[in-house]
Amino acid sequence: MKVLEAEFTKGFIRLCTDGWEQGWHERNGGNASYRIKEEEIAGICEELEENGEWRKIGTCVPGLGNEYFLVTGSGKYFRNVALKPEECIGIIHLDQQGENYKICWGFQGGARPTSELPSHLMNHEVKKRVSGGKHRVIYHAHPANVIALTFVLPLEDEVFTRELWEMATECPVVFPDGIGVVGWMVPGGRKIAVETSRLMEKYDVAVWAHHGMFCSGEDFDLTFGLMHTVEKAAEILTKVLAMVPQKRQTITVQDFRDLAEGFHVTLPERFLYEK
Ligand code: 2HA
Ligand code: ZN
Repeated sequence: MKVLEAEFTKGFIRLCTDGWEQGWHERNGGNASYRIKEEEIAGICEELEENGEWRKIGTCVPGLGNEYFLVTGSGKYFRNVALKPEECIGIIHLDQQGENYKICWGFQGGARPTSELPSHLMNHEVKKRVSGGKHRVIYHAHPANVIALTFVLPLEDEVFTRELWEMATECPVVFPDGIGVVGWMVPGGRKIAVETSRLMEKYDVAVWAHHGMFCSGEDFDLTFGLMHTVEKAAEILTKVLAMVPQKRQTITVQDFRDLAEGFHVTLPERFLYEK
C-alpha cells in the first residue's frame, strides 16, 4: 500500500487540516507526530527507504528504540499539509538506542522533522510507558485563548485545571487528570522537552506559557478533541474575565464531586480546593 493511502496517514492529514481551520496554526506554527503501529508499517514497507543517513535527535529516547513516527516538517505550514503531504510531512525510523533517526518517506525537497522533535519524542516515550502503549499521538498547537490565559492566570497546574474545569461541565470528564503548565522557556530544544515530558507523567495536556499547548492521546480523534475542549474552555474563560471582575456563579466543589460520581471519574483532591 502507498503511504498516502494508509488510514493513519489520512487521519494525520485530517488533524493538520482541522487544526489549520481552527486558526491554531499561523504560518509554520505547531507540529504533530504519530507513533506508527507495527502492522501499519508492514502495510507500507514497500514504499519505505531504509538507506537514509542517521541524524541526531537531540535527546535520547531508549524507550522508543526502533519505532517509526509520522511527523510534520520543520518550517512547514499546516495549511499546506493536505495539498503537498510528501513535502510537509515524513516518516522517520529511530535507531535501537533512540539517539538517531533516519528519514524513510516524505520530506521531499530536503525538509526535516519538526524543530520540536525532542519534545514530541520525549513525550511519546513517557506516554508509551504510562499508558501501556495506548497513546500514539502528540499534538502541539498555538490556540489563542489558552495562550491569552498565560498572561493572566498564575502559571500553576492547580489554577489552570480548576479554572478550565469550571468553564464547561464536560471538562473534568474529558481531562480528569488536569493540566500542567510550563513557564516561559526557549522552544525547540531538550530543556523544554524534559520539562514537558515530566508533566506528561501525570497529565495529557501541557500548556507552554506565552506559546501554546501540547496534547497526548490514543488516536487522532481523542487528541484533537482534547485540544479543542481545552481551547473552548479557555475561550469561555477569556469571555467571562472580559465581562466581569468576578464570576457570579460557577460549578462548585460539591458539583465536581457529584459529577465525578455520576461519570465514574476520579478527580484529584488538589484541584478541589476551596477558594
Ligand atoms: O513553529 O510551533 O514550537 C513550530 C512551532 C515551534
Ligand atoms: Zn510552537
